[in-house]
Amino acid sequence: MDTKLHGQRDGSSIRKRKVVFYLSKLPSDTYQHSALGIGYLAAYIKREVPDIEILITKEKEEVLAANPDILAVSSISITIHDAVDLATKMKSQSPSTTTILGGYHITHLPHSLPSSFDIGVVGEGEQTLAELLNSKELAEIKGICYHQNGQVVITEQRPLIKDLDTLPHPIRISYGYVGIVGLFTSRGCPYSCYYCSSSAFWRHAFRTHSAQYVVDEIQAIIKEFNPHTIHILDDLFLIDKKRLTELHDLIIQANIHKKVAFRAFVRANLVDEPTIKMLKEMNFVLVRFGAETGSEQLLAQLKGGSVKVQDGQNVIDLCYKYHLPSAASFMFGTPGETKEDLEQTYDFIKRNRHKNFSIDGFYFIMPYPGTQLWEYAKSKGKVTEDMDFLKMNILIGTPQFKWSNVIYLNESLDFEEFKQIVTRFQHDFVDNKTEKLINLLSKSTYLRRIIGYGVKLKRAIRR
Ligand code: B12
Ligand code: SF4
Repeated sequence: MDTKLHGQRDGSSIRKRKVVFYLSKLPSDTYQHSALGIGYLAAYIKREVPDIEILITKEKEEVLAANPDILAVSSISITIHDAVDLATKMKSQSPSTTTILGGYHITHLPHSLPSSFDIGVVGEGEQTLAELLNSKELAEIKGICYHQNGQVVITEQRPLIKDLDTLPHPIRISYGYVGIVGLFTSRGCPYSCYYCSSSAFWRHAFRTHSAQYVVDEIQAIIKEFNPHTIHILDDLFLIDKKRLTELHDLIIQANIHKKVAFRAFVRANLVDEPTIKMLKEMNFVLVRFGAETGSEQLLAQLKGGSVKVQDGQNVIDLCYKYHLPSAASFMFGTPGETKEDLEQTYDFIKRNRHKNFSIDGFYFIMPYPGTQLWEYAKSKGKVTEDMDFLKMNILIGTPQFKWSNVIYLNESLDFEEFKQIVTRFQHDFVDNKTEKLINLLSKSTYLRRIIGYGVKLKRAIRR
């Protein structure tokens, strides 16, 4: 492998190596604001690796124009085509640039390392990337895959970072910044939902930053971006109630709740009244969760029996009681799903519509690599490692949506009938004008406040 990893492009003078980070995207991607994975990597190597120059960009033209020594690309499964496209262009322009691929896709399918990439990073990337840049022999580096004699070699698994507080705050890229900033307070999740590739990615381990670290990072975010909302993106934010209480107390003490609002994803079985009360006091303005279905039996299949439909109901009711908007996503097409299951989901949504509750998205269950569902779909011949992963980019109601791309895995319900039912959900709960307004209102605290003031003003004028 002709590589610029060790900075010997001209063989003599020591000069800074240029590392360019790129988050691969979909053809019509609007989801570019977060990119925290890259932000963590960039911050870490900035601290740990001498003589490097870092560029983070979402534009391929900028990557190519920069002509980097090292191209570091992050990709999930549905964006792998874009990652390969860039690496191919990079290699044809500059064969000596070292191309490195990281993220969910390569972690779950390391044997599939595309030929345009020299190295794949499997799993958590900070220490691995630093070792790669600090000139170790590839065979000695844990947690990578690379090409050798026409084969893909996979090295020993790298242990997870023990103390997350040793990580620097990620470099936050402001592109697409819309007043909401993402934040991680933990990594991983011990559960094993049928469709989820995240808990397996983090090896079912759960690690947290300390409450003090989180508060320091929040203060830094406010100073740098002054956002109206911080979105906590953790898989399992609520599991450690002791830490949540500490975080709550620190946020109130520092008056942070008066400066910024929060939203987070929760797991319904971990929510109780004291928790919602604390979230309200911390100025949470939206609680999001994956309700997935209104059918008990299907939910047990999806979440391994650890969540009940009543848990989701409980989240909605408690949030309603504390004037806290809630939103949930739902999932269609699970193997075994019947018409009756879908009816139960429909009823669940209908009976909660007046409770300041909105739809976060209707999704088709997708067999992403790394999930139990992927194994099932593979056994049915519906997916392969070299398939067109763009087909997994399916979000109902978007312009790119095509029924022909749906990977339908459910033998219990005819596809045509399924289509009709799902279309009814979309029509009744999303496309409908009143529903659109309800959805918008329950998601926007500001809109609700403005309307609230409007109503008060009208009443005052009348009096
Ligand atoms: C925030 C988030 C989003 C945000 C922002 C996404 C973005 N592109 O930044 C939003 C809401 C927009 C989103 C949308 C989607 N998401 Co999303 N998302 C997440 C979430 C919760 C966090 C991602 C993150 O920042 N992680 C934290 C950082 C630290 O981890 P990381 O990015 O993986 O990076 C680390 C390692 O992977 C590695 N690494 C990563 N890249 C690289 C590159 C190099 C060179 C190296 C060395 C290392 C390396 O090192 C990093 C540091 O340790 C994850 C679940 C999770 N907890 O990770 C799902 C997840 C990534 N999303 C997923 C999916 C499916 C989607 C959607 C397709 C959903 C949909 N149907 O619309 C879309 C696709 C959007 C897109 N175009 O990318 C799946 C991916 C599954 C898969 N196997 O591919 C995940 C895993 C959720 C899940 N439970 O399965 N998502
Ligand atoms: S879906 Fe959420 S709760 Fe389930 S395994 Fe994945 S991260 Fe954990």
